[in-house]
Amino acid sequence: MKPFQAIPNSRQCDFDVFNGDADGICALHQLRLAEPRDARLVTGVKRDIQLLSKLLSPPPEQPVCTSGSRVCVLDISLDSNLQALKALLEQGVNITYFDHHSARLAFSHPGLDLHWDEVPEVCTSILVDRYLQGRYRLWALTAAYGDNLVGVADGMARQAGLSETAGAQLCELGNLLNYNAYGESLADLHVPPAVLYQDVHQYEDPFDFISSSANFSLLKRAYQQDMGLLEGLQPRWQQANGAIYVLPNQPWARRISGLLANKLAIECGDKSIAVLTEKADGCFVVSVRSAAPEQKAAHGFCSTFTTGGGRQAAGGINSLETCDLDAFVTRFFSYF
Ligand SMILES: [Mn+2]
Repeated sequence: MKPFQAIPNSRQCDFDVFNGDADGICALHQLRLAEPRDARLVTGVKRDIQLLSKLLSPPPEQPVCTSGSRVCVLDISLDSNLQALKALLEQGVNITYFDHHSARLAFSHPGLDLHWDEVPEVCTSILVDRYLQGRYRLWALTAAYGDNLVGVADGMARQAGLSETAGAQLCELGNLLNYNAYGESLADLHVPPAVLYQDVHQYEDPFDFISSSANFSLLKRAYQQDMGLLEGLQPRWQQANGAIYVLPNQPWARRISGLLANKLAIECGDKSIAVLTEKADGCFVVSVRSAAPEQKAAHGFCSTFTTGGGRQAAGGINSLETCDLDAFVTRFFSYF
């Protein structure tokens, strides 16, 4: 039984806020294996990154985040959560933040413990792995595969002494956890990320998760099914420096779009890739992968659109209007 603790507000509690993809899940998993904590989970689909604002106005009867609450934030951009972050710190909330996305607006504050690095060879799970001195490294390398840091993850797998088969299994796990996060809303997803995290969190060893979890087999089957629907897909536009694909307004297409972009980026190494998926409102959600991340950053291109952002190698646009499509195509081929 927990000892009685006087707290100022009986609804006050701790929160773990994490991106619903492989990197977010594996980052929190490592952290909570090392430092167990009974915290409320706040997450969403991969593109749902403004998660901190959800702590500011909880519905009645729900736990509140207030002075003395501890909040852990994983794998969502500080820049995208700046206002909520400042508001929470002002309320006396203690925040630990691990991330590798844009944090140009970072600041120091006694209540904020920020672990941030945006070099292309780290992901949030690797930052947590550094913090924990490699205690749950297999989960960090699983996440690195999921975040498409294949070279980095291969190196970590060799260093950990994994056989090629074992490395390939963790690669598949990372990809499947990542695959599950893609969709316009939770309804597109096979497993809500919070539920998937809770399942993953029962396993200290990722190979046990692979052999025992029903969610693992479910995602494996579903992924094969979705990928099967892509057979014969051709680019809508193609030039020497890039290719643009368009997918229909279907749940399977929304789930597969990000992974398709990763897969194409690997297969066509010298071409930058864009995958446009049609949304119900007629706009497109866009995934971009740069063939030369350092010279021609994906987020450099994507942020020239109102709802765009991302990182050097991988970027996206949340909503591209149909009337901007021609301009997008022209600018894509001239930028890359
Ligand atoms: Mn990440």
